[in-house]
Amino acid sequence: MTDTTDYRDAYPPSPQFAAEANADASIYDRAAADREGFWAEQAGRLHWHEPWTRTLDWSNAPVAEWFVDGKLNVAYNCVDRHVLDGHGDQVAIHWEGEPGDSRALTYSDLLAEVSRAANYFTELGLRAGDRVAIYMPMVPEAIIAMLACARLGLTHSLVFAGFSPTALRQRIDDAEARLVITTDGQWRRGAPAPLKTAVDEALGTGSHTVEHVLVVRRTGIDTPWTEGRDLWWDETVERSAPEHEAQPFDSEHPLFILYTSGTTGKPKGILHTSGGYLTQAAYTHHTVFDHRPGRDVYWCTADIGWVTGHSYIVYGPLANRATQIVYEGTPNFPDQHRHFQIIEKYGVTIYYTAPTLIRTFMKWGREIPDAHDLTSLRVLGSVGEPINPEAWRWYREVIGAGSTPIVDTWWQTETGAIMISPLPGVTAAKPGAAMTPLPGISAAVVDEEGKPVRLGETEANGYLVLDQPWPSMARGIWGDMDRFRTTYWERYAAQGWYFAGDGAKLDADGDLWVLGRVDDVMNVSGHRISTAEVESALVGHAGVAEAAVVGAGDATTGQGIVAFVILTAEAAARSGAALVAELKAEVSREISPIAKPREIHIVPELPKTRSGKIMRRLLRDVAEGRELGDTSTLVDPDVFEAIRASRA
Ligand code: 6R9
Repeated sequence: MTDTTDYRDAYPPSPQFAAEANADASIYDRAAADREGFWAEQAGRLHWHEPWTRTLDWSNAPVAEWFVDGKLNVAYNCVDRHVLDGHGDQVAIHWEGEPGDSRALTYSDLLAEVSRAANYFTELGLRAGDRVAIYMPMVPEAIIAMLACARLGLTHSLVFAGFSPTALRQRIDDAEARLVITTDGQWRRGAPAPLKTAVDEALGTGSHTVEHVLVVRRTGIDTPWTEGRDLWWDETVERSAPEHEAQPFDSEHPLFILYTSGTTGKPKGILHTSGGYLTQAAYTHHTVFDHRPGRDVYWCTADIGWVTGHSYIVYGPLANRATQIVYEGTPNFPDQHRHFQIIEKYGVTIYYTAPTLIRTFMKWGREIPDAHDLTSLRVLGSVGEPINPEAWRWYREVIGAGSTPIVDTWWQTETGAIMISPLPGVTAAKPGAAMTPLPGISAAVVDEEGKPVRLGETEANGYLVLDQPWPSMARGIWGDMDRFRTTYWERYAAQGWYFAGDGAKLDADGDLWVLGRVDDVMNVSGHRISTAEVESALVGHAGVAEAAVVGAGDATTGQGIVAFVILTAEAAARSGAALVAELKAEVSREISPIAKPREIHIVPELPKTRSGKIMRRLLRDVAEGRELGDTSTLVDPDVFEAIRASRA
């Protein structure tokens, strides 16, 4: 891949796009002049059962309170009010099943389904504040279940349906979930694969907090059953009454927990609350995607198991009365035309995806998108990892007919919503740059001491920090507030800034480029996976004495996982190839197929510093085939001869 970065290369919106856009340049000045007033104005996008008395209370930093004393119902905002406003017949969700079936749900349909689920969850004895785990593929019931939880003040915890039973159990236990919602199975490339069995396996041993498992019939495959515990959705929820009155909850009422990888093996349960989160999700969806209800057909290709699905499939778009596509399957089933067929079929106007998929499309070749009418597209978005300039240009040229604005949106599970991004009707976007903090958001690029890096020195890379609170910021790590403080707020405690864990730089124009993680978190196809998690799965295998894992550059997935393992004496006698296959399978099973190492190298020794730290930086050099960096702090530099030999 030949990537050229020209810091002057910029793409302004067309005059016509700019003239009609939701936001013009004055929004930056307005927000800067009165940040809190600006957010108060944005909160006006929502229906409040009771108004707030203060916009922000930061006296208990780093735990913010936004829209203090305000009361609202998140589901009412995403569903009921659109029906009451006379838009009940508007399609909320055009759902495309993987095998080719489809369903359209209007806002009235959604209201009836969410109400049924809310009535049944109440019948099960669930009360505001209880936790519900949702382990489901991309079916409408997953969204219905999330909204029903929100309606009742239940806190949902989505677990990506690709996660293993072990990972699911860990998350159920940590959140002490009373209910698990799942499907009998999920469609995978034309064949049904079981899913509910993973819940059975997760709950199989030891005591747990789960009282019921609610199962949506999706594939019709044989499903083992535990009488008294397991319930079919179609025999319960679907038979419940379709009317339910939404009660208001406090602005700071917990809305969801979402687990994300950190630098240690234990995932962090990131906690989000209601009023501030929904305000920023709605504002960013409106402003960054230039979304207008009634005009746009919106499609975010993320899975609801990740934060992008929470904020930009469920809460932001539905709060803004979007008509959107939800697709169940993979982009290459039944063939590589699938996404483009869907864009053509529904006249999609806004398409939001990840760089890894754009690079995959590039690999498949432009003949595929060229075979379709994609002229309905007017805004393209990118999220999950830095987008390389070549992929950016291809995206605009081939998918966007050389004319659509591209919004490269930087944010995190912890930030809840988009933080840094071009505005499509304002910014002259540069390929590969996230550009500018959104109106209302304040960010800085600083060095170790917190001094701002100087403009334009490409060498002067620094750390990305957020130096002012924002409405959708995480309110904590579930059950571990100390970890919340140490992970994000300790590094710049003196200044009171949030440390994002990403490197960044400012170019000569002051535009911001995100460079990727500076900690031991890998980014594989936009999924966050910690080196420690994979290492602990590897050493969990009886044959492995020690393991070190690094993320190495990968042309398609951004990073690929490369593991170096030292075997136990007994295992060393076995065939290397069979063992490597076994170890890959072990990681898949323990965590998820997304965490499966691309390469595993059996080595006699790992490079360590005198204080015993594994030097991942050097392993990354090896994994990427580079000359070794500074090895002077290594105990035994000869180790590398052996490690290199393992790759030959
Ligand atoms: C929304 C999401 C967060 C991490 C983040 C950063 C990377 C996301 C990016 C980006 C460069 C972008 N990241 N968007 N890096 N440019 N536009 O992805 O949340 O799964 O928590 O990941 O992803 O490294 O710190 P999450």
